[in-house]
Amino acid sequence: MTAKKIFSGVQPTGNLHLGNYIGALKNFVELQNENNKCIFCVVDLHAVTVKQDPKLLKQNIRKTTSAFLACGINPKKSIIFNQSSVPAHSEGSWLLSCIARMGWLNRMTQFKEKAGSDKEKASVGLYIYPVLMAADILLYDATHVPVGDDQKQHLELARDISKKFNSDFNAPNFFQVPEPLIQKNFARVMSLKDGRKKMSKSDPSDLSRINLTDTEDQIITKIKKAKTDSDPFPRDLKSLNTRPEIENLIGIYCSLTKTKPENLFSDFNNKNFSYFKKKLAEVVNDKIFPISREIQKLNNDVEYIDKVLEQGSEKAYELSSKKIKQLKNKFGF
Ligand code: AQP
Repeated sequence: MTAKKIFSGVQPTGNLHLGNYIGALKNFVELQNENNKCIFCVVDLHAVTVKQDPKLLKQNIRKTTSAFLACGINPKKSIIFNQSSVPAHSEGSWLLSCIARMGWLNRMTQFKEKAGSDKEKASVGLYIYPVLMAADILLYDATHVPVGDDQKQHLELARDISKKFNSDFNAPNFFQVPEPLIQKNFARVMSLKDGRKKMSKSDPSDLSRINLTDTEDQIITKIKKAKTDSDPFPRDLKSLNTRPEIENLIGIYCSLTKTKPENLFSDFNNKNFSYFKKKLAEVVNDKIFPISREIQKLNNDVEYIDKVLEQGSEKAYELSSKKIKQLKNKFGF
C-alpha cells in the first residue's frame, strides 16, 4: 500500500479538548504510526481571524505543540510547525483566493455560525478562512486530510479550488484533489452542557468540555455535572435520537474504548446514570490524564518546544517554497 501524504492543522485558540482529541489528534497519531508522511500544523494564521491577545497567542502556539507531542506525534517521524513561520501559506492563500468563487464561500456554514448575527462586523479573514485552509493542504500535495466532521465542508471547498485551478490552467495534476479522512462513527464530540452544540475551546463554560490539561478530579467533576435526563439508560440506538446529551456520553465512551454502543446497552441495563458516569470518568481519565501530565511537563520546557517548531518549520519551508514557485510560474509571474 502506498503511503498517504497527510496534512492537518489545529488552531492555537485555547486549551485543546476531548473533541480535538477524538476528532483529530487520536487519528493523527494512528496515521503517523501507519508510516504515512504526516505534516501537522499549528494554524496560528487561522487563529487571528478572530481577535487574539498577542501574549496569549504565543503561549497557545507552544501549548498546542505540547499537546501534539503529548498525544504521541513524534517530531522524528512527522513534521510539526506553526503556520505563520512559513510564508508560502499567506502567499498561496492570496493566489487561491483568486480561484475560489464568492458563491462557494457564501455557502460556508462555519462562517455563518462564527460571525453570528452581525456578519458586517466579522473580519474578512474569517470569511476567507477556508481559502487559507485550502492553501495549507494543497501546498504540500496532501492526499488525505484527517479532520473532525465540522471541517467537512471546508475540505470540499479545497477540493473544488484544486479542480478549478487544474482545469483553468490546463494543468491536470498540478494540485492533488485531497480526500477527507473523517471517522465513520462519532465524528463530532458535543458540549457536556448542550448535546446540540459541539465541544469547543471558545465555549465560555469550562464545564462544557474536558480539556486535555484537566486533572483527574476535574474530569470526574465535569462528567458528574454533565447534562443528562431523568429517563433510564437507553436500550437501543433508536432511543438516542431524541437524547443528544446521552448519545454524546455514550459516543465518548465507545470511541475511547473502541466498543460498539450495542454492547453498552446490555452492560448498563437497569443501572442508573451515576454508575455509567463513574465508569465513563474512569475511561476518560485512563486516556486523558497521562496526556495531561505530559503536557504540563512539556509546557515547562519552552526551549524544546521552540526547537521542535523551528526544525519543523525549516522542513515545511523547503517543501512549500518549491510548490509556491511552481504556482507563481503557472500564474505567469
Ligand atoms: N467537538 C469536536 N468534535 C470532533 N472534532 C473536533 N474538532 C474540533 N472540535 C471538535 C476537530 O479538531 C481539529 C482542530 O480544530 P480547531 O481547534 O482547529 O478548530 P475548531 O473546529 O474551530 O475547534 P474549536 O474547539 O471549536 O475552536 P474554537 O472554539 O477556537 O473555534 C479539526 O479537525 C476539528 O474538526
